[in-house]
Amino acid sequence: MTLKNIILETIAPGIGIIKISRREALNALNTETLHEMKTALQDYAQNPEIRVVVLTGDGDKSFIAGADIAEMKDKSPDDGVIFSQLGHDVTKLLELMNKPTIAAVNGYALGGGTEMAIACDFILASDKAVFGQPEVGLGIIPGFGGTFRLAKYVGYPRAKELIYSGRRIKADEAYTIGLANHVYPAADFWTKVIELAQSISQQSFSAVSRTKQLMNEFSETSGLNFKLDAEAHAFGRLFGSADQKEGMGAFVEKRKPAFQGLKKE
Ligand code: DAK
Repeated sequence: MTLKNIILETIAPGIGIIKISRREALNALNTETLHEMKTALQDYAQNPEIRVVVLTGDGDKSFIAGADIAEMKDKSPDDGVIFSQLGHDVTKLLELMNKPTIAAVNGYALGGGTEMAIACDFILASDKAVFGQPEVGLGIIPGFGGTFRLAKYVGYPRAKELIYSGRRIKADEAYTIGLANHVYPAADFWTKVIELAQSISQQSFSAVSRTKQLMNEFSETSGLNFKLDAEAHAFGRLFGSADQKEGMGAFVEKRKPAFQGLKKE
């Protein structure tokens, strides 16, 4: 597959980097990018040379600014379900693949960006990182696993506050609430990320891999498919709503949305 939206790098032995590269849209995820990520992750999972996978964003401004709103705006409810399921294929690979996955969050990680990060085993943040789940301000819900994975990191009350309010948080707050394991100055960020990734890659691969599998089983992946399916269908239904059309239309037209209050979906 020719890669147009992601860059694959192996700048250190054993470390496979996936860099989302759509700078013109702050690395927002469109369908094509998600397909490329899925293929790359499947390849890394099979590649015996790769022992640790790092997900990051191209440029110094954004990790992933969410799903691509311009592409999503006119989706039908059925298209919404299909899009969400593709995102789920990617987050499941990050979460369940037999190798550690690290999110190196170097800027905006909003919506689907935070959701990709929390599907990884852990998050390293540059001091420029900004996290948030702004979906409700677009008339939709988090659709790539955010309705349950964020709570795994920060607990339900904090996850609910962040999702209901759409409030963005900076790296220091992300660290304080347990979303990011470490925050590093942007100037040292890559050195620190690679240092940690390499220290993991030098351990026994089979022991690390087995530990990941067990820790996933002991934490919350039971019922994973049920949760993802419920989320995809709830998300898809919102694509029939006036609020979704208004929320995404307002973003594209660079204005504030006027939602409909208590009217039905
Ligand atoms: N999609 C498309 N384009 C985006 C984008 C996005 N998410 N984010 C930024 N861009 C584009 C902007 O439209 C702009 O394009 P031009 O106008 O230059 O053509 C360019 O990137 C630069 O953005 P700004 O001009 O806005 O840059 P600023 O520095 O002023 O602001 C920002 C940066 C990151 C604060 C701002 O761009 C922003 O608020 N972006 C949107 C962030 C956001 O709301 N993200 C969440 C998207 S919704 C599901 C599947 C997925 C999801 C949910 C459900 N299912 C199917 C179940 C996930 C949804 C989301 O992620």
